[in-house]
Amino acid sequence: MPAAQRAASAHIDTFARDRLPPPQALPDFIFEGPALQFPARLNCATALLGDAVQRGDGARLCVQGAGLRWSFAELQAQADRIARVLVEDLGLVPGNRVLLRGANSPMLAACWFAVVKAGGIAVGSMPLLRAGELAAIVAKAQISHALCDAPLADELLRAQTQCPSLRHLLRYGGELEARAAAKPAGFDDVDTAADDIALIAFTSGTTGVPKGTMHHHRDVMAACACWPPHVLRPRPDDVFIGSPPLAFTFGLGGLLLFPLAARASTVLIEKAAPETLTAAIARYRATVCFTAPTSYRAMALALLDGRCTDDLSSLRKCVSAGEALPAATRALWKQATGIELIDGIGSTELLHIFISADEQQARGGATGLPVPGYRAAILGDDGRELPRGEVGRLAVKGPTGCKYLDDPRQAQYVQHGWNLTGDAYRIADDGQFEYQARTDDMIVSGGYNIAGPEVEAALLLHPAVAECGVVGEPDEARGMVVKAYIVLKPGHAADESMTRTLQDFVKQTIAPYKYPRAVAYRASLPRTETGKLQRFKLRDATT
Ligand code: 3UK
Repeated sequence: MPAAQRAASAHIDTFARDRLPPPQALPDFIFEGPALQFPARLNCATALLGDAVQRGDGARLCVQGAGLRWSFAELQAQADRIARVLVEDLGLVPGNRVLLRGANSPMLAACWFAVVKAGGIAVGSMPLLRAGELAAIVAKAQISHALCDAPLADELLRAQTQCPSLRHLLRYGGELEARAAAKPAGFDDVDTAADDIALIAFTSGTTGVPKGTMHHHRDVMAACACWPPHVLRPRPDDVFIGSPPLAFTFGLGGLLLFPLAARASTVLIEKAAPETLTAAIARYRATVCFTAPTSYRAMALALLDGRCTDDLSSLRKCVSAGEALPAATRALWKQATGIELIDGIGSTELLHIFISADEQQARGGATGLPVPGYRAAILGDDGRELPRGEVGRLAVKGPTGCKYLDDPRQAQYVQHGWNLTGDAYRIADDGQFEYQARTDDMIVSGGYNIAGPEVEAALLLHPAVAECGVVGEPDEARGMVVKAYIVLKPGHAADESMTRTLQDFVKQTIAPYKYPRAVAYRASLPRTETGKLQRFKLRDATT
Protein backbone atom coordinates (compact mmCIF):
# COMPACT_ATOMS: atom_id res chain seq x y z
CA MET A 1 0.00 0.00 0.00
CA PRO A 2 1.45 3.42 -0.85
CA ALA A 3 2.45 5.33 2.29
CA ALA A 4 -0.13 8.07 1.61
CA GLN A 5 -2.98 5.56 1.87
CA ARG A 6 -1.78 4.07 5.12
CA ALA A 7 -3.83 4.85 8.16
CA ALA A 8 -2.24 5.21 11.57
CA SER A 9 -2.28 1.96 13.50
CA ALA A 10 -4.91 1.57 16.19
CA HIS A 11 -2.58 -0.73 18.10
CA ILE A 12 -1.40 0.65 21.41
CA ASP A 13 0.54 -2.54 22.09
CA THR A 14 2.88 -2.68 19.07
CA PHE A 15 4.59 -6.01 19.88
CA ALA A 16 3.32 -7.83 16.78
CA ARG A 17 3.64 -4.87 14.41
CA ASP A 18 7.24 -4.33 15.60
CA ARG A 19 8.03 -7.94 14.73
CA LEU A 20 6.75 -7.93 11.15
CA PRO A 21 9.46 -8.85 8.66
CA PRO A 22 11.30 -5.80 7.26
CA PRO A 23 9.79 -4.50 3.98
CA GLN A 24 12.53 -6.08 1.84
CA ALA A 25 11.73 -9.52 3.30
CA LEU A 26 8.02 -9.33 2.44
CA PRO A 27 6.54 -10.96 -0.65
CA ASP A 28 5.07 -8.80 -3.42
CA PHE A 29 1.41 -7.99 -2.83
CA ILE A 30 -1.05 -7.62 -5.72
CA PHE A 31 -4.46 -6.00 -5.36
CA GLU A 32 -6.20 -6.33 -8.71
CA GLY A 33 -9.87 -5.61 -9.33
CA PRO A 34 -12.52 -3.71 -7.38
CA ALA A 35 -13.06 -6.44 -4.77
CA LEU A 36 -9.47 -6.06 -3.57
CA GLN A 37 -9.46 -2.28 -3.09
CA PHE A 38 -9.60 -1.83 0.67
CA PRO A 39 -10.19 1.34 2.67
CA ALA A 40 -7.31 2.52 4.86
CA ARG A 41 -9.35 1.76 7.98
CA LEU A 42 -10.94 -1.65 8.24
CA ASN A 43 -11.95 -3.98 11.03
CA CYS A 44 -12.77 -7.40 9.58
CA ALA A 45 -15.14 -8.20 12.46
CA THR A 46 -17.20 -5.12 11.59
CA ALA A 47 -17.14 -6.05 7.91
CA LEU A 48 -18.21 -9.66 8.46
CA LEU A 49 -20.59 -9.39 11.40
CA GLY A 50 -21.55 -5.78 12.17
CA ASP A 51 -22.31 -4.98 8.54
CA ALA A 52 -24.46 -8.12 8.19
CA VAL A 53 -26.61 -7.02 11.13
CA GLN A 54 -26.71 -3.41 9.99
CA ARG A 55 -27.77 -4.35 6.47
CA GLY A 56 -30.78 -6.32 7.63
CA ASP A 57 -29.43 -9.86 7.96
CA GLY A 58 -29.51 -9.80 11.78
CA ALA A 59 -32.38 -12.26 12.11
CA ARG A 60 -30.88 -14.82 9.70
CA LEU A 61 -29.44 -18.04 11.11
CA CYS A 62 -25.66 -17.69 11.51
CA VAL A 63 -24.10 -20.43 13.65
CA GLN A 64 -25.22 -23.69 15.24
CA GLY A 65 -23.60 -26.42 17.31
CA ALA A 66 -23.10 -27.54 20.93
CA GLY A 67 -26.84 -27.15 21.51
CA LEU A 68 -26.79 -23.47 20.45
CA ARG A 69 -28.43 -21.80 17.47
CA TRP A 70 -27.60 -18.12 16.95
CA SER A 71 -28.66 -15.56 14.37
CA PHE A 72 -26.17 -12.96 13.08
CA ALA A 73 -27.57 -10.52 15.66
CA GLU A 74 -27.19 -13.07 18.47
CA LEU A 75 -23.59 -13.90 17.55
CA GLN A 76 -22.89 -10.18 17.38
CA ALA A 77 -24.55 -9.57 20.78
CA GLN A 78 -22.53 -12.34 22.43
CA ALA A 79 -19.27 -11.16 20.81
CA ASP A 80 -20.00 -7.57 21.94
CA ARG A 81 -20.47 -8.63 25.55
CA ILE A 82 -17.32 -10.76 25.53
CA ALA A 83 -15.43 -7.81 24.03
CA ARG A 84 -16.63 -5.74 26.98
CA VAL A 85 -15.36 -8.37 29.42
CA LEU A 86 -11.98 -8.33 27.70
CA VAL A 87 -11.68 -4.55 27.67
CA GLU A 88 -13.53 -3.48 30.83
CA ASP A 89 -12.63 -6.34 33.19
CA LEU A 90 -9.37 -7.69 31.80
CA GLY A 91 -7.79 -4.46 30.57
CA LEU A 92 -7.27 -5.57 26.98
CA VAL A 93 -5.76 -2.87 24.78
CA PRO A 94 -5.58 -2.95 20.97
CA GLY A 95 -2.65 -5.04 19.80
CA ASN A 96 -2.69 -7.45 22.79
CA ARG A 97 -2.54 -11.12 21.79
CA VAL A 98 -5.37 -13.36 23.02
CA LEU A 99 -5.07 -17.15 22.99
CA LEU A 100 -8.21 -19.04 22.03
CA ARG A 101 -8.40 -22.64 23.14
CA GLY A 102 -11.37 -24.85 22.48
CA ALA A 103 -13.05 -27.30 20.17
CA ASN A 104 -15.05 -25.75 17.33
CA SER A 105 -18.27 -24.29 18.76
CA PRO A 106 -20.43 -21.16 18.54
CA MET A 107 -18.78 -19.84 21.74
CA LEU A 108 -15.31 -20.18 20.17
CA ALA A 109 -16.61 -18.18 17.18
CA ALA A 110 -18.03 -15.50 19.51
CA CYS A 111 -14.67 -15.29 21.32
CA TRP A 112 -12.81 -14.90 18.01
CA PHE A 113 -15.04 -12.00 16.99
CA ALA A 114 -14.84 -10.45 20.47
CA VAL A 115 -11.04 -10.31 20.31
CA VAL A 116 -10.99 -8.86 16.80
CA LYS A 117 -13.73 -6.30 17.57
CA ALA A 118 -11.65 -5.09 20.53
CA GLY A 119 -8.61 -4.62 18.27
CA GLY A 120 -6.87 -7.59 19.87
CA ILE A 121 -4.98 -10.24 17.91
CA ALA A 122 -6.63 -13.66 17.89
CA VAL A 123 -4.22 -16.57 18.32
CA GLY A 124 -5.91 -19.92 17.76
CA SER A 125 -4.53 -23.13 19.22
CA MET A 126 -5.21 -26.73 18.29
CA PRO A 127 -7.32 -28.48 20.96
CA LEU A 128 -4.89 -31.41 21.26
CA LEU A 129 -1.88 -29.25 22.19
CA ARG A 130 -0.24 -30.01 25.53
CA ALA A 131 1.18 -27.59 28.10
CA GLY A 132 4.66 -27.55 26.55
CA GLU A 133 3.38 -26.71 23.08
CA LEU A 134 0.97 -24.10 24.42
CA ALA A 135 3.76 -22.50 26.44
CA ALA A 136 5.90 -22.20 23.29
CA ILE A 137 3.11 -20.32 21.50
CA VAL A 138 2.32 -18.10 24.49
CA ALA A 139 5.99 -17.17 24.86
CA LYS A 140 6.60 -16.61 21.15
CA ALA A 141 3.57 -14.31 20.72
CA GLN A 142 3.84 -12.85 24.25
CA ILE A 143 0.19 -13.63 24.84
CA SER A 144 -1.46 -11.69 27.67
CA HIS A 145 -5.02 -13.08 27.72
CA ALA A 146 -6.61 -16.47 27.12
CA LEU A 147 -10.19 -17.58 26.60
CA CYS A 148 -10.47 -21.31 27.11
CA ASP A 149 -13.16 -23.97 26.84
CA ALA A 150 -13.48 -25.18 30.47
CA PRO A 151 -12.77 -28.90 29.85
CA LEU A 152 -9.48 -28.00 28.12
CA ALA A 153 -8.24 -25.63 30.83
CA ASP A 154 -5.86 -28.00 32.65
CA GLU A 155 -3.09 -28.01 30.04
CA LEU A 156 -3.32 -24.24 29.72
CA LEU A 157 -3.12 -23.74 33.50
CA ARG A 158 -0.02 -25.91 33.46
CA ALA A 159 1.44 -23.83 30.62
CA GLN A 160 0.62 -20.62 32.50
CA THR A 161 3.03 -21.49 35.33
CA GLN A 162 5.91 -21.13 32.80
CA CYS A 163 4.49 -18.08 31.05
CA PRO A 164 4.75 -14.72 32.86
CA SER A 165 3.14 -12.84 29.96
CA LEU A 166 -0.17 -14.72 30.36
CA ARG A 167 -1.90 -12.61 33.01
CA HIS A 168 -5.60 -13.34 32.37
CA LEU A 169 -7.22 -16.70 31.76
CA LEU A 170 -10.99 -16.89 31.54
CA ARG A 171 -12.95 -20.11 31.03
CA TYR A 172 -16.07 -20.37 28.95
CA GLY A 173 -18.74 -22.96 29.50
CA GLY A 174 -19.83 -21.04 32.64
CA GLU A 175 -17.58 -18.26 33.92
CA LEU A 176 -17.22 -16.15 30.77
CA GLU A 177 -20.90 -16.45 29.81
CA ALA A 178 -21.97 -15.28 33.29
CA ARG A 179 -19.68 -12.26 33.15
CA ALA A 180 -20.78 -11.46 29.61
CA ALA A 181 -24.47 -11.68 30.55
CA ALA A 182 -23.94 -8.98 33.16
CA LYS A 183 -22.63 -6.51 30.56
CA PRO A 184 -24.78 -3.98 28.72
CA ALA A 185 -25.47 -4.68 25.05
CA GLY A 186 -23.40 -3.23 22.21
CA PHE A 187 -19.72 -2.50 21.66
CA ASP A 188 -17.97 -0.02 19.40
CA ASP A 189 -15.55 -2.05 17.30
CA VAL A 190 -12.05 -0.59 17.42
CA ASP A 191 -11.37 1.36 14.24
CA THR A 192 -8.27 -0.55 13.17
CA ALA A 193 -6.05 0.19 10.19
CA ALA A 194 -6.52 -2.24 7.29
CA ASP A 195 -2.95 -3.39 7.88
CA ASP A 196 -3.22 -3.80 11.63
CA ILE A 197 -2.73 -7.44 12.56
CA ALA A 198 -5.96 -9.32 13.27
CA LEU A 199 -4.68 -12.83 13.84
CA ILE A 200 -1.60 -14.95 14.28
CA ALA A 201 -1.92 -18.52 13.06
CA PHE A 202 0.71 -20.97 14.17
CA THR A 203 1.58 -23.42 11.40
CA SER A 204 0.30 -26.92 11.74
CA GLY A 205 3.79 -27.89 10.49
CA THR A 206 4.69 -31.55 10.44
CA THR A 207 8.17 -30.82 11.83
CA GLY A 208 10.14 -28.28 13.78
CA VAL A 209 9.44 -25.23 15.93
CA PRO A 210 6.03 -23.63 15.22
CA LYS A 211 6.03 -20.47 13.13
CA GLY A 212 3.54 -17.67 13.81
CA THR A 213 2.05 -16.31 10.60
CA MET A 214 0.55 -12.85 10.97
CA HIS A 215 -2.45 -11.63 9.01
CA HIS A 216 -3.91 -8.14 8.67
CA HIS A 217 -7.61 -7.26 8.85
CA ARG A 218 -7.25 -6.67 5.10
CA ASP A 219 -5.90 -10.21 4.57
CA VAL A 220 -9.06 -11.69 6.09
CA MET A 221 -11.26 -9.71 3.70
CA ALA A 222 -8.96 -10.52 0.76
CA ALA A 223 -9.30 -14.25 1.45
CA CYS A 224 -13.10 -13.81 1.53
CA ALA A 225 -12.99 -11.92 -1.79
CA CYS A 226 -10.89 -14.42 -3.79
CA TRP A 227 -11.55 -18.15 -3.56
CA PRO A 228 -15.15 -18.19 -2.22
CA PRO A 229 -16.88 -16.07 -4.88
CA HIS A 230 -14.76 -17.39 -7.77
CA VAL A 231 -14.54 -21.10 -7.02
CA LEU A 232 -16.91 -22.12 -4.22
CA ARG A 233 -19.75 -19.73 -5.14
CA PRO A 234 -21.79 -20.21 -1.95
CA ARG A 235 -25.42 -19.10 -1.57
CA PRO A 236 -27.04 -17.40 1.43
CA ASP A 237 -29.12 -20.55 2.10
CA ASP A 238 -26.00 -22.74 2.36
CA VAL A 239 -25.22 -24.57 5.60
CA PHE A 240 -21.45 -25.02 6.03
CA ILE A 241 -19.97 -27.89 8.02
CA GLY A 242 -16.63 -29.65 8.37
CA SER A 243 -13.84 -30.94 10.54
CA PRO A 244 -10.83 -28.57 10.50
CA PRO A 245 -10.32 -26.68 13.79
CA LEU A 246 -10.81 -22.89 13.69
CA ALA A 247 -7.18 -22.69 14.85
CA PHE A 248 -6.22 -24.01 11.39
CA THR A 249 -6.83 -21.30 8.79
CA PHE A 250 -8.47 -23.90 6.49
CA GLY A 251 -11.15 -24.21 9.20
CA LEU A 252 -11.23 -20.52 10.15
CA GLY A 253 -11.95 -19.56 6.55
CA GLY A 254 -14.14 -22.46 5.52
CA LEU A 255 -16.21 -22.74 8.69
CA LEU A 256 -16.40 -19.15 9.94
CA LEU A 257 -15.19 -16.34 7.68
CA PHE A 258 -16.57 -17.59 4.33
CA PRO A 259 -20.06 -18.58 5.51
CA LEU A 260 -20.44 -15.21 7.25
CA ALA A 261 -19.13 -13.30 4.24
CA ALA A 262 -21.77 -15.11 2.13
CA ARG A 263 -24.46 -14.42 4.80
CA ALA A 264 -24.90 -18.18 4.96
CA SER A 265 -24.81 -20.25 8.15
CA THR A 266 -22.25 -22.58 9.69
CA VAL A 267 -22.34 -25.66 11.92
CA LEU A 268 -19.47 -25.78 14.41
CA ILE A 269 -19.01 -29.22 15.90
CA GLU A 270 -16.31 -30.71 18.05
CA LYS A 271 -13.49 -32.64 16.42
CA ALA A 272 -15.35 -34.43 13.67
CA ALA A 273 -14.12 -37.94 12.94
CA PRO A 274 -15.59 -39.29 9.67
CA GLU A 275 -18.53 -41.04 11.48
CA THR A 276 -19.37 -37.90 13.46
CA LEU A 277 -19.15 -35.77 10.36
CA THR A 278 -21.56 -37.88 8.27
CA ALA A 279 -24.04 -37.99 11.17
CA ALA A 280 -23.84 -34.20 11.58
CA ILE A 281 -24.27 -33.57 7.84
CA ALA A 282 -27.47 -35.60 7.96
CA ARG A 283 -28.72 -33.99 11.17
CA TYR A 284 -28.13 -30.37 10.11
CA ARG A 285 -28.90 -30.94 6.42
CA ALA A 286 -25.52 -29.37 5.61
CA THR A 287 -24.86 -28.28 2.03
CA VAL A 288 -21.14 -27.34 1.96
CA CYS A 289 -18.51 -29.58 3.55
CA PHE A 290 -14.82 -28.90 4.30
CA THR A 291 -12.46 -31.69 5.29
CA ALA A 292 -9.20 -33.43 4.38
CA PRO A 293 -8.69 -36.05 1.65
CA THR A 294 -8.30 -38.95 4.12
CA SER A 295 -11.61 -38.04 5.73
CA TYR A 296 -13.41 -38.08 2.34
CA ARG A 297 -11.83 -41.45 1.64
CA ALA A 298 -12.94 -42.90 4.99
CA MET A 299 -16.50 -41.51 4.55
CA ALA A 300 -16.73 -42.83 0.97
CA LEU A 301 -15.55 -46.32 1.95
CA ALA A 302 -18.07 -46.43 4.81
CA LEU A 303 -20.90 -45.27 2.52
CA LEU A 304 -19.99 -47.75 -0.21
CA ASP A 305 -19.71 -50.81 2.03
CA GLY A 306 -22.88 -49.95 3.94
CA ARG A 307 -21.29 -49.18 7.34
CA CYS A 308 -22.59 -45.62 7.00
CA THR A 309 -26.30 -45.15 6.33
CA ASP A 310 -26.46 -41.39 7.03
CA ASP A 311 -28.43 -39.39 4.51
CA LEU A 312 -25.99 -37.01 2.82
CA SER A 313 -28.39 -35.91 0.08
CA SER A 314 -28.38 -32.30 1.36
CA LEU A 315 -24.71 -31.88 0.31
CA ARG A 316 -24.11 -29.61 -2.65
CA LYS A 317 -20.38 -28.78 -2.53
CA CYS A 318 -17.46 -30.61 -0.94
CA VAL A 319 -14.04 -29.03 -0.48
CA SER A 320 -10.80 -30.95 0.04
CA ALA A 321 -7.56 -29.32 1.22
CA GLY A 322 -4.63 -29.77 3.56
CA GLU A 323 -2.99 -32.54 1.55
CA ALA A 324 -2.86 -33.70 -2.04
CA LEU A 325 -6.14 -35.28 -3.16
CA PRO A 326 -5.43 -38.67 -4.75
CA ALA A 327 -7.40 -39.29 -7.98
CA ALA A 328 -8.72 -42.52 -6.41
CA THR A 329 -10.27 -40.58 -3.52
CA ARG A 330 -11.90 -38.09 -5.90
CA ALA A 331 -13.40 -41.02 -7.84
CA LEU A 332 -14.59 -42.82 -4.69
CA TRP A 333 -16.35 -39.73 -3.33
CA LYS A 334 -18.05 -39.20 -6.66
CA GLN A 335 -19.13 -42.84 -6.68
CA ALA A 336 -20.46 -42.64 -3.10
CA THR A 337 -22.25 -39.27 -3.32
CA GLY A 338 -22.33 -38.15 -6.94
CA ILE A 339 -20.37 -35.03 -5.95
CA GLU A 340 -17.19 -33.85 -7.72
CA LEU A 341 -14.77 -32.65 -5.02
CA ILE A 342 -13.43 -29.10 -5.13
CA ASP A 343 -9.70 -29.46 -4.41
CA GLY A 344 -7.65 -26.45 -3.34
CA ILE A 345 -4.14 -25.88 -2.08
CA GLY A 346 -3.78 -23.26 0.59
CA SER A 347 -1.30 -22.54 3.34
CA THR A 348 -1.24 -20.92 6.76
CA GLU A 349 1.22 -18.34 5.35
CA LEU A 350 -1.16 -17.28 2.55
CA LEU A 351 -4.20 -17.66 4.85
CA HIS A 352 -6.31 -19.73 2.48
CA ILE A 353 -6.64 -21.40 -0.92
CA PHE A 354 -4.71 -19.96 -3.90
CA ILE A 355 -4.89 -22.75 -6.50
CA SER A 356 -8.14 -24.64 -6.98
CA ALA A 357 -10.65 -26.06 -9.44
CA ASP A 358 -14.42 -25.88 -9.30
CA GLU A 359 -16.57 -28.90 -10.15
CA GLN A 360 -16.44 -28.13 -13.89
CA GLN A 361 -12.66 -27.66 -14.06
CA ALA A 362 -11.85 -30.52 -11.68
CA ARG A 363 -9.61 -33.24 -13.06
CA GLY A 364 -8.07 -36.22 -11.27
CA GLY A 365 -4.41 -35.65 -10.44
CA ALA A 366 -4.57 -31.85 -10.80
CA THR A 367 -5.13 -29.24 -8.07
CA GLY A 368 -6.44 -26.63 -10.51
CA LEU A 369 -5.68 -23.09 -11.66
CA PRO A 370 -4.51 -19.99 -9.78
CA VAL A 371 -7.50 -18.47 -7.97
CA PRO A 372 -8.43 -15.04 -9.42
CA GLY A 373 -6.39 -12.49 -7.43
CA TYR A 374 -3.34 -14.81 -7.24
CA ARG A 375 -0.51 -15.60 -9.65
CA ALA A 376 1.46 -18.82 -9.57
CA ALA A 377 4.62 -20.03 -11.29
CA ILE A 378 7.01 -22.95 -11.20
CA LEU A 379 10.57 -21.91 -10.42
CA GLY A 380 13.87 -23.71 -10.90
CA ASP A 381 16.57 -23.75 -8.24
CA ASP A 382 17.99 -20.50 -9.67
CA GLY A 383 14.66 -18.71 -9.10
CA ARG A 384 13.81 -18.53 -12.81
CA GLU A 385 10.45 -19.64 -14.21
CA LEU A 386 10.54 -23.13 -15.71
CA PRO A 387 8.85 -24.04 -18.99
CA ARG A 388 5.49 -25.80 -18.91
CA GLY A 389 5.70 -29.48 -18.00
CA GLU A 390 8.85 -29.26 -15.88
CA VAL A 391 8.75 -30.05 -12.17
CA GLY A 392 9.94 -27.23 -9.92
CA ARG A 393 9.14 -25.15 -6.86
CA LEU A 394 5.62 -23.73 -6.56
CA ALA A 395 5.72 -19.93 -6.22
CA VAL A 396 2.67 -17.78 -5.46
CA LYS A 397 1.84 -14.11 -4.99
CA GLY A 398 -1.41 -12.25 -4.44
CA PRO A 399 -3.23 -10.03 -1.93
CA THR A 400 -2.11 -12.16 1.05
CA GLY A 401 1.37 -13.45 1.81
CA CYS A 402 3.86 -14.70 4.33
CA LYS A 403 4.60 -12.49 7.34
CA TYR A 404 6.22 -14.58 10.06
CA LEU A 405 6.42 -13.23 13.57
CA ASP A 406 10.12 -12.61 14.16
CA ASP A 407 11.41 -15.68 12.33
CA PRO A 408 14.52 -16.17 10.19
CA ARG A 409 12.57 -18.73 8.12
CA GLN A 410 10.90 -15.76 6.38
CA ALA A 411 13.87 -15.83 3.99
CA GLN A 412 13.07 -19.43 3.05
CA TYR A 413 9.36 -18.92 2.41
CA VAL A 414 9.78 -15.62 0.57
CA GLN A 415 12.30 -15.33 -2.28
CA HIS A 416 12.38 -12.89 -5.21
CA GLY A 417 8.99 -11.51 -4.07
CA TRP A 418 7.33 -14.93 -4.36
CA ASN A 419 5.90 -17.10 -1.59
CA LEU A 420 7.56 -20.52 -1.91
CA THR A 421 5.25 -23.05 -0.36
CA GLY A 422 7.76 -25.91 -0.27
CA ASP A 423 5.79 -27.94 -2.81
CA ALA A 424 7.06 -29.48 -6.04
CA TYR A 425 4.55 -28.88 -8.84
CA ARG A 426 4.32 -28.92 -12.62
CA ILE A 427 1.97 -27.16 -15.02
CA ALA A 428 0.27 -29.64 -17.36
CA ASP A 429 -0.56 -29.00 -21.03
CA ASP A 430 -4.07 -27.86 -20.09
CA GLY A 431 -2.61 -25.22 -17.76
CA GLN A 432 -3.65 -27.05 -14.58
CA PHE A 433 -1.19 -27.22 -11.70
CA GLU A 434 -0.25 -30.78 -10.75
CA TYR A 435 1.08 -31.55 -7.30
CA GLN A 436 4.14 -33.84 -7.11
CA ALA A 437 5.36 -33.82 -3.50
CA ARG A 438 6.65 -31.61 -0.74
CA THR A 439 10.02 -30.41 -2.08
CA ASP A 440 11.84 -32.27 0.68
CA ASP A 441 9.74 -35.42 0.18
CA MET A 442 11.01 -36.13 -3.34
CA ILE A 443 12.69 -39.52 -3.29
CA VAL A 444 15.87 -39.78 -5.34
CA SER A 445 16.39 -43.45 -6.08
CA GLY A 446 18.95 -44.85 -8.52
CA GLY A 447 19.10 -41.44 -10.21
CA TYR A 448 15.34 -41.15 -10.65
CA ASN A 449 13.22 -38.47 -8.96
CA ILE A 450 10.17 -40.16 -7.52
CA ALA A 451 7.31 -38.30 -5.84
CA GLY A 452 5.99 -40.32 -2.87
CA PRO A 453 2.39 -39.10 -3.33
CA GLU A 454 2.31 -40.44 -6.90
CA VAL A 455 3.15 -43.92 -5.61
CA GLU A 456 0.54 -43.46 -2.86
CA ALA A 457 -2.05 -42.48 -5.46
CA ALA A 458 -1.32 -45.68 -7.39
CA LEU A 459 -1.50 -47.89 -4.29
CA LEU A 460 -4.83 -46.32 -3.26
CA LEU A 461 -6.33 -47.62 -6.51
CA HIS A 462 -5.87 -51.18 -5.25
CA PRO A 463 -9.01 -52.55 -3.54
CA ALA A 464 -7.09 -53.99 -0.55
CA VAL A 465 -5.51 -50.66 0.45
CA ALA A 466 -7.28 -48.46 3.01
CA GLU A 467 -4.49 -45.90 3.56
CA CYS A 468 -0.82 -45.61 2.70
CA GLY A 469 2.26 -43.44 3.05
CA VAL A 470 5.36 -43.61 0.86
CA VAL A 471 8.81 -42.34 1.86
CA GLY A 472 12.43 -42.83 0.89
CA GLU A 473 14.49 -45.34 2.85
CA PRO A 474 18.27 -44.93 2.81
CA ASP A 475 19.91 -47.60 0.69
CA GLU A 476 23.56 -48.22 -0.05
CA ALA A 477 23.19 -49.16 -3.70
CA ARG A 478 20.51 -46.71 -4.81
CA GLY A 479 20.85 -43.84 -2.35
CA MET A 480 17.20 -44.28 -1.46
CA VAL A 481 14.56 -46.88 -2.13
CA VAL A 482 10.83 -46.31 -2.24
CA LYS A 483 9.19 -47.68 0.91
CA ALA A 484 5.43 -47.98 1.33
CA TYR A 485 3.63 -48.14 4.68
CA ILE A 486 0.23 -49.69 4.14
CA VAL A 487 -2.97 -49.99 6.13
CA LEU A 488 -5.02 -52.82 4.63
CA LYS A 489 -8.81 -52.93 4.56
CA PRO A 490 -10.35 -55.50 6.92
CA GLY A 491 -10.19 -59.06 5.61
CA HIS A 492 -6.83 -58.83 3.79
CA ALA A 493 -3.69 -60.57 5.01
CA ALA A 494 -0.42 -58.65 5.32
CA ASP A 495 1.92 -61.24 3.84
CA GLU A 496 4.53 -61.80 1.13
CA SER A 497 1.92 -62.54 -1.45
CA MET A 498 0.10 -59.26 -0.74
CA THR A 499 3.41 -57.41 -1.04
CA ARG A 500 4.12 -58.94 -4.46
CA THR A 501 0.55 -58.23 -5.57
CA LEU A 502 0.82 -54.56 -4.58
CA GLN A 503 4.27 -54.16 -6.14
CA ASP A 504 3.04 -55.63 -9.43
CA PHE A 505 -0.05 -53.45 -9.26
CA VAL A 506 2.05 -50.27 -8.96
CA LYS A 507 4.28 -51.41 -11.87
CA GLN A 508 1.15 -51.83 -14.01
CA THR A 509 -0.23 -48.42 -13.00
CA ILE A 510 2.76 -46.04 -13.18
CA ALA A 511 6.35 -46.24 -14.49
CA PRO A 512 7.74 -49.52 -13.10
CA TYR A 513 10.89 -47.94 -11.59
CA LYS A 514 8.62 -46.14 -9.08
CA TYR A 515 7.34 -49.33 -7.42
CA PRO A 516 7.92 -49.71 -3.67
CA ARG A 517 10.89 -52.03 -3.20
CA ALA A 518 10.10 -52.13 0.51
CA VAL A 519 6.60 -52.60 1.94
CA ALA A 520 5.57 -52.54 5.60
CA TYR A 521 2.11 -52.97 7.10
CA ARG A 522 0.63 -50.84 9.85
CA ALA A 523 -2.68 -50.65 11.71
CA SER A 524 -2.74 -46.84 11.27
CA LEU A 525 -0.51 -44.02 10.00
CA PRO A 526 0.83 -41.04 11.97
CA ARG A 527 -1.17 -37.89 11.19
CA THR A 528 -1.36 -34.32 12.50
CA GLU A 529 -4.53 -32.91 14.02
CA THR A 530 -5.22 -31.38 10.63
CA GLY A 531 -5.10 -34.73 8.81
CA LYS A 532 -1.64 -34.44 7.27
CA LEU A 533 0.48 -37.55 7.03
CA GLN A 534 3.63 -37.14 9.14
CA ARG A 535 6.14 -38.51 6.66
CA PHE A 536 9.05 -37.62 8.92
CA LYS A 537 7.73 -40.13 11.45
CA LEU A 538 7.61 -42.82 8.79
CA ARG A 539 11.12 -41.87 7.71
CA ASP A 540 12.36 -42.06 11.31
CA ALA A 541 10.82 -45.52 11.49
CA THR A 542 12.93 -46.67 8.53
CA THR A 543 16.28 -45.75 10.06
C1 3UK B 1 -0.12 -28.94 1.54
C2 3UK B 1 -1.77 -29.42 -0.28
C3 3UK B 1 -1.66 -30.61 -2.26
C4 3UK B 1 0.96 -28.26 0.73
C5 3UK B 1 -4.30 -25.01 4.23
C6 3UK B 1 -6.19 -24.77 2.73
O1 3UK B 1 -2.98 -26.97 4.43
C7 3UK B 1 -3.09 -25.78 4.67
O2 3UK B 1 -2.12 -25.06 5.34
P1 3UK B 1 -0.78 -25.62 6.03
O3 3UK B 1 0.05 -24.45 6.37
O4 3UK B 1 -0.07 -26.52 4.93
C8 3UK B 1 0.25 -26.03 3.63
C9 3UK B 1 0.80 -27.17 2.79
O5 3UK B 1 -0.14 -28.28 2.81
N1 3UK B 1 -1.43 -28.83 0.90
C10 3UK B 1 -2.51 -28.17 1.34
N2 3UK B 1 -3.55 -28.31 0.50
C11 3UK B 1 -3.12 -29.10 -0.53
N3 3UK B 1 -1.06 -30.16 -1.14
N4 3UK B 1 -2.96 -30.35 -2.56
C12 3UK B 1 -3.73 -29.61 -1.73
N5 3UK B 1 -5.01 -29.36 -2.03
O6 3UK B 1 2.16 -28.93 0.99
C13 3UK B 1 0.97 -26.85 1.33
O7 3UK B 1 2.17 -26.17 1.08
O8 3UK B 1 -1.14 -26.56 7.14
C14 3UK B 1 -5.08 -25.48 3.17
C15 3UK B 1 -6.54 -23.59 3.31
C16 3UK B 1 -5.79 -23.09 4.36
C17 3UK B 1 -4.67 -23.81 4.82
N6 3UK B 1 -3.96 -23.29 5.87
